[in-house]
Amino acid sequence: PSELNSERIAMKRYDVSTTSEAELREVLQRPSQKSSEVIMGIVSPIIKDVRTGGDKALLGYTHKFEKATSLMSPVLKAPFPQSLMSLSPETIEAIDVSFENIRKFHAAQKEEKPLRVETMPGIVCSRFARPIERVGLYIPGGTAVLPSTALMLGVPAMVAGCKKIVFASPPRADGSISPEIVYAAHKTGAESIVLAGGAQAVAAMAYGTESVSKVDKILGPGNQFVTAAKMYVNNDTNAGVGIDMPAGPSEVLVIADKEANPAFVASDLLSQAEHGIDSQVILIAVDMSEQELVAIEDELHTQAIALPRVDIVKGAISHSVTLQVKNVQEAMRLSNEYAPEHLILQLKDAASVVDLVENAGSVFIGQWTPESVGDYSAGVNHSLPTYGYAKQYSGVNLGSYVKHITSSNLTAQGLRNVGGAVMQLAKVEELEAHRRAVSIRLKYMDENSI
Ligand code: HSO
Ligand code: ZN
Repeated sequence: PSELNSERIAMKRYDVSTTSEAELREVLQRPSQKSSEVIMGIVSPIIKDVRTGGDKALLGYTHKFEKATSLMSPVLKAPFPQSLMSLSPETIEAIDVSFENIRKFHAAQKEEKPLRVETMPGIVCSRFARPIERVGLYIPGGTAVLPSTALMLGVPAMVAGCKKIVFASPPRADGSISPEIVYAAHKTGAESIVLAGGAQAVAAMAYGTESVSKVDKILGPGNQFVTAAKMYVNNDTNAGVGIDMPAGPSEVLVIADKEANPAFVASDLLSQAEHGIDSQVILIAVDMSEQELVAIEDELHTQAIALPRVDIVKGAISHSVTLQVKNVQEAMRLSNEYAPEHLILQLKDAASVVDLVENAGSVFIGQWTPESVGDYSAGVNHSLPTYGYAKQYSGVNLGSYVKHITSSNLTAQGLRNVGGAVMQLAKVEELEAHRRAVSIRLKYMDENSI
């Protein structure tokens, strides 16, 4: 009876054939974010304060925002005491299994040998990778503890060979940090954990403090303050720090056909909806009857009300939609336009549809591949572009932790072969010293019969 009384948790439905393009665009809008100026106005004084005030300022913010007033030092240095990593055997096993799969998949992304191309006889161009020396990995606090994010960011850093791996995560009110995060940091060879969150943690890693190591790149998801702080330090040439990508609320787009199991579809939508009230979940239903749609909606409601995070789910579902389309092509056109962080294909011949994917962070293929496996343990990374950034950004991968350096190496013959083109372009650009760097050598070759 209580079930009957509770309001129905349902996504709005649109039939694409009777909805205008403009309206479709409107319903596929991401939940709006606070304006960046407002957020910047809040984070920039914090960043400046930590930059000049160092540890003391950092601790002050942690005392204030995290209520961790007993915390005396903002950094936990490796080796981390065993007592801070005490976990159940089941959790250790789960972290170890996931660690190994993530390690394998990211290790396979390593370029074994440099790329080498002879563009003309005597001209060899190469490209080789070197790890970014120092990386700062931000693990959000908030409504859920996310040790999986520690693995997703830490494992590729370890595989890439980054020399210094620094984690940052907001401590709990008693000043402690979750043992799962400490264990993940330990496994990935982190040198320290900064016990701070928000813009203050980002600032500490960007500029360094007495006890926080300065890093060269900051990666990891976070709320709007963390994202704004990352953009701020990235723009500050004094910081000299790179970032991974802009982050927004999490989202999933599920494309399902009449053969999809309604319970599976609903469970995938809900697993993303429970992340936050600003999460968005989209169902594209391909050629489904009213009855088939209702079956999914019933499942969604029934499963949702049984979830501990039902209130968060309700928030997310309130700005989530179902789109009805006639065929897979139409579904993929909408999906590519939306550019979802996660794309789940619960379709008859799901693997063949992957060819049509143009924009998505990560694709989950077929009914036995829930997003949760990728979130935790399959091996793929879960730090992915949100908010439509999948149109131009990749998710975190091994390449996020390396720079590529190119080289060229010419023989005398090589310089003879290309010298004319170089000298002519230098002439066009009126850069005489450039032209002469070639002509002087060509003359030398002639004089010395080279
Ligand atoms: N789905 C999240 C990642 C995550 N899920 C962490 C569970 N834990 C990324 O969008
Ligand atoms: Zn998730």
